[in-house]
Order: sequence, then C-alpha cells, then structure tokens
Amino acid sequence: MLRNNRKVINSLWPSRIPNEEYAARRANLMKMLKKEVKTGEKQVVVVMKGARKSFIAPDVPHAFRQKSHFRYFSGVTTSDCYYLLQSPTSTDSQSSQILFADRRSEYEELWEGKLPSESEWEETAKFTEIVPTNRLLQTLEKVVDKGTAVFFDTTSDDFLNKFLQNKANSVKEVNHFIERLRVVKSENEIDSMRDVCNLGAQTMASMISGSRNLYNENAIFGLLEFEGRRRGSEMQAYPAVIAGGVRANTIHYLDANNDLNPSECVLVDAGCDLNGYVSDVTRCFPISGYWSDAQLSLYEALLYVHEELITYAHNMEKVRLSALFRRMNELLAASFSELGLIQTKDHKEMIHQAEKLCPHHVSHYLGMDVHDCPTVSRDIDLPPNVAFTIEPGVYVPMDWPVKEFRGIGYRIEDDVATSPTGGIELLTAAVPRDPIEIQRLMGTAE
Ligand SMILES: [Mn+2]
Repeated sequence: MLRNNRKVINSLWPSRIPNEEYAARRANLMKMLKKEVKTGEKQVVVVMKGARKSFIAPDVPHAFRQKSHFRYFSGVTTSDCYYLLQSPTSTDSQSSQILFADRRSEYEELWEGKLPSESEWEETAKFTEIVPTNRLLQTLEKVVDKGTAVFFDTTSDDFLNKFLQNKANSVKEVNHFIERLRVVKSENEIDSMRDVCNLGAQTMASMISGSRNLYNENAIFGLLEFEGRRRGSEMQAYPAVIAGGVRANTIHYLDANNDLNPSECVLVDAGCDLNGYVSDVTRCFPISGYWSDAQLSLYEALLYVHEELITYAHNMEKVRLSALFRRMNELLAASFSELGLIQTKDHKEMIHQAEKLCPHHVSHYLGMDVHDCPTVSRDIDLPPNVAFTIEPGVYVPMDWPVKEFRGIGYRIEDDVATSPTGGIELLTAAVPRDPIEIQRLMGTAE
C-alpha cells in the first residue's frame, strides 16, 4: 500500500497579524520606555536595525530571515533596513516613525525581483516616512541630542552604538523591554502559533509515516523538508536534529548524515517557520516500525513523565516554568526508579541521577524565535497567552550501570500556550506520541 500518497493539501496559511497591530506594538513599546526616562531626558528615541543579507560565497546568499524584533514592530521582511521611533517632543507634535530602506535599481530588479512598494510598506506598518538608508546618520544627527534617551540593541552594530553614545544622554539596551512585550502573545499571535504548531505537528506525523526503513538520517531530513514545505512551511525553524541510535545522546547533534541501523530508534527535533512564527516538536520512533522491549519500556517511562507534566501544567494555579522543571526531575526520578534505570533508594541521589540522565531544562518560551525571549526569567508566574515547550528527555550514556538501556536517547516535545480561561492549550496535538499510535502511523500496528 502506498502510505504516503502525494495528495494535494492546503498550503495556504495567510498571516494573522493585521496591519494596525504593528503600530499598536510600537505604541506599547514607547509607553513602556517612557517610564524609563530620567530627569533631563526630554524624548525617547528607539533605533532598530534589521537583519542584513549575508553570503556563503560571492553572489551566493544565505537563506534570509528577518530579525524577529524588527519584524515584530514593522512587519517588514526586507533585508538591510532600519527604523527609528521618536516620542512626540511636544504635546501637539506627532511621534515620528521612519523606515530606512533602499529601493532596488532596475538592474537589481532584473536579477532579484521587486521589493514591496513604498505604499505597501507604509500600509503594513503605518510609518510616517520612508527614506533611503544612506540618510540614517544624517537623520540621527538631527533627531538625537543630549536630551535624548536612546534605546538600541547595543550588540547589533558597534559603529552605530558609538555614534549614538556620542550624540545622546544615554544609550540603553532595548532587547529585554521588547522581550517583555513579545513573551505575551496577542490573540492574533496565538492564532499564528496555532497555525505553525499545527503545521509543525502535521509535518512530523507525515514524516514518521513515510520514514519506515529509511537508511540514512539525511533521507529523513529530505522527507521532513518535503512534508513541511508542501504544507506551506517557509523554512526549518532551526537546524533539525535527526539522530539515530546513540547519536540522540548528543543533544545538539546536527550532522544528520549517518546511516541508520534497522534496530535503532531515531530522534527528530524539528520546527516549521510560518509568517514569522515557529514550532518546535520532538518525536522518537523505531526506524523498522517495531520497538524492542528495552526501547519500548524506556519510551513508556518517559511518556508517562511527559503526560504527567502536561496535566500538571494544565492544573497549576499559575504556570511557572521553574516549577515545571522541578516537577520533571521528581517525575523522571520516580519513573526511572520504577523501570530499574535508577537503582538507588536515596531520594536526593535519585534526583541527582535523573538530572544526569536529562541534563536540560523542561521548557523554553516559544514564538517568533525557537528560544524566544531568552532575557525573560523562567521563574515567573505566566499570564495567559504565553507559548512554551514541554520537553522531558532521557539520554542513557554508554557507561550507565544498567546495561539494558545504554545508548538510548529520547525526548518528547510538544508546544503549549497558557489559556485565558485557565490551564494550557496543546498546540501540537496533530502528532501522536503514544507508541502504538506511532506504529499505526508507520503501518506496523493494527
Ligand atoms: Mn525545544
């Protein structure tokens, strides 16, 4: 039976973000930054630098992705742009919001095609002005003075950072203010997360269903890319981890070029990128479609922890990732003790061994970037509409005292969001994690 028929599927997922939202986000940022102004500072200026096009070799560009901070406030996905936000200097003046972007020459258009028109840029983000990038410094000269509090990603451009420091009263790091806004999603952003996580989950499920007896990690990568892109994914959200057998114990194994032994399980950690938002899913499956006893019992022990964590997060009065992390270590210790993977009776030592078997956190925030908003603490009560992962793992070293499970590495990762009605919403429900369901996808179970 042809399991993976090439039927036409819906690959249209339009952006959920209405144009007004970009201007509203900038207004929110400005409101937040005005509270940071000190006496003597008469105005706030934010300078943002977008991602630059970069090259592998002369005339060979890397795949381009706009910086998420830049896109969040502008919707602009063109490379090599800047923008400037200036708070109103008096009660009757407007706040100016200038996009610095270059048009393409006729010759460049011949090779690279057209950029959005200026009216499209204006329409998307309600900029008050669009000017060529070679007027950036001259504009900053006029706008920034000793009465100005400048906010800037100080690591994004040394030259610009020094220039601003000379002109302004102070240059403050802007990233953590932006991340405080970005970590809590609007309803439209939650819809964007639902889209991309559904897309990512569908992609993972189809990849699993077509992977039985593939002979190389790279072949799985191709199938993953195919299943994602034909559904509308724009690119991989991050370099996928596709690790057969013991290679799964290298948490950031990115080679994806080794042969697969028919007795091995494969760990695949991959995400889709859609309209500027990303998913992040991990599943493990036996490449033959059949689990060995040791593979299955360890998988079930980890799955138990995963299910318990989802229930625990759903029932928490206020979700807090640090509490979820502590809970994961308790559950791993209990579950692996029952399995016989951890053999001590001492509770403290059990937790210590659980931490050895799973050396990473249970979660990170998720959104426009895979490790979204890294400056936001994981030790805070989360409001509604925060997206994050739940990803317990187990990586049994080759010298672990219990022989049976040596060299097996698993992680089970789903994406969720805190819900305004309480609890969490599972965003990646379209890919099963039950071992029999996985076999059903692969055509090796009834
Ligand atoms: Mn993750």
